[in-house]
Amino acid sequence: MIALNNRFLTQLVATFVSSVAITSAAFAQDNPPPITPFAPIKINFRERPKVASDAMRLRRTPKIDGVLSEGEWDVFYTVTEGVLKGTVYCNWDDNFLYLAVKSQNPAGVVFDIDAGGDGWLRGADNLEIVVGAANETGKPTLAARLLDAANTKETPVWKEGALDVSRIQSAISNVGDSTIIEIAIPKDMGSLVLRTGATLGIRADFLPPTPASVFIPTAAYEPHLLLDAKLAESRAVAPAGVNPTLTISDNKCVGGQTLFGTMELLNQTDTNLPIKSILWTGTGASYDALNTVREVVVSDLGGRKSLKLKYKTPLPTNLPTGTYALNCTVEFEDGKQVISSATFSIVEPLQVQMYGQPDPVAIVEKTRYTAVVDVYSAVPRGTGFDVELTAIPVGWELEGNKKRKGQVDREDAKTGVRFVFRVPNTTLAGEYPIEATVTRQSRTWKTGFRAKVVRATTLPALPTAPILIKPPVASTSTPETPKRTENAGGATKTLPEPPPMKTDIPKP
Ligand SMILES: [Ca+2]
Ligand SMILES: [Ca+2]
Repeated sequence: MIALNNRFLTQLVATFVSSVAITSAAFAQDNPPPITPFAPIKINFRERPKVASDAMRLRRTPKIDGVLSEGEWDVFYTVTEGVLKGTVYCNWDDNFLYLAVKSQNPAGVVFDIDAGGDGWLRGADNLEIVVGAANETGKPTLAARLLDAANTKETPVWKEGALDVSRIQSAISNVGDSTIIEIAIPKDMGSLVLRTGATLGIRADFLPPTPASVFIPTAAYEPHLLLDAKLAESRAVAPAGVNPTLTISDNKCVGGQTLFGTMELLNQTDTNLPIKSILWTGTGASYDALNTVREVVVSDLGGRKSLKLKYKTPLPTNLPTGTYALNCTVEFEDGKQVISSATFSIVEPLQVQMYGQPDPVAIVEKTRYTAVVDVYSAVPRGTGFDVELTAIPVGWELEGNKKRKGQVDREDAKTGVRFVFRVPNTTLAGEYPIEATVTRQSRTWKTGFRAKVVRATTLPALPTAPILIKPPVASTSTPETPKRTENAGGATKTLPEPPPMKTDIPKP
């Protein structure tokens, strides 16, 4: 299972030997741990965790891979007392609430989340998610339940199975004695709303490294006291009397775009505050993405005055998609500092897809078929691009050039580039791959699809007269005799060379 630190285990057993949070019966369930059962841990949910927590939670998109990369997460709080110590991380974006822990010793974790921030024993929005030791596939074991306290006339109830555990993304890894756990909880789960300014209650408690099913929840009526977490786009700490606001020009950027930052400082005191320096920079993964600018000649922040500081940086064209943060530090002559950060995402400039019209296409005389390359652009003020067909079915004749230019006129808009083919009458039923590339500023996106071709080879059974199939108009012969007949019994009699035919046959 997990390599264990023996001294830690002994300490754990000695400390919690008298606690009764996990019964021995729980260990007798399927897949019993092959090691000595861990001593239970008594979590005092009635008491708020005695930690210094940072309520402002920045929008940031971590990767759920069991690795804590530099600049990936922001610390929520650190547990330095008790047997199980470690750090808790929390971030969010439009789609997920992200939680992570790094423990000092092998551990699992139980997260309590009050999605609406209205209190644990209020609403049907109280989630408990247990993340335990990995199963045989290497994924952590998960358990999730909802505390429903919506009906004030009845006592609260745990609803097991109310949360779809399969929608929670998770990863676990053990590095030395440490366990790293990362999870992503999708929006809407247990009324989870993810938007700037929303306040949630969150706590994380470390557990022994047992499977998640071993953890037994408290009685439903037990209060759980949580810590505030406020979802934010930017965050700042400042000396008393100084009110900083850091804004950036665009929350969803593309590589190559220019990003602007504005720091507005409002001095609510009467004292003139001389500024020593201003530092604009990115940390971690954002360091190479943003120009570092240090200014030392800055006007004072006068008493009862405000001051706007400006920054701009070109974003590298090859910047990987993900979340980045711009930091602005203002240092005053008296040594006090304003430290603030704001986050933004890098998104793909173009998204490309391809489809055919009509779909499927029925072969008729002089069949025309259109392949459409749809290009969706996130580039500010729009962009031009090149499209080139790279795979065309043999014999299909393209009207015009296989290379075209396209243009999307504004941000978050779409353009379709159309290619029209003349499909030979001899084309058999089947699927024909058509592929294209879209190029913008030395970056290329590949797209493609399979054109579906059908033929009217199966004739409907009609109880009346035989159906006459007209030969193509271009044919030199006249339709003096039916070339293809079908009788009331539905059996096809003769099928001489069917390809040039019309599809104006009545459908059954
Ligand atoms: Ca990660
Ligand atoms: Ca609640």
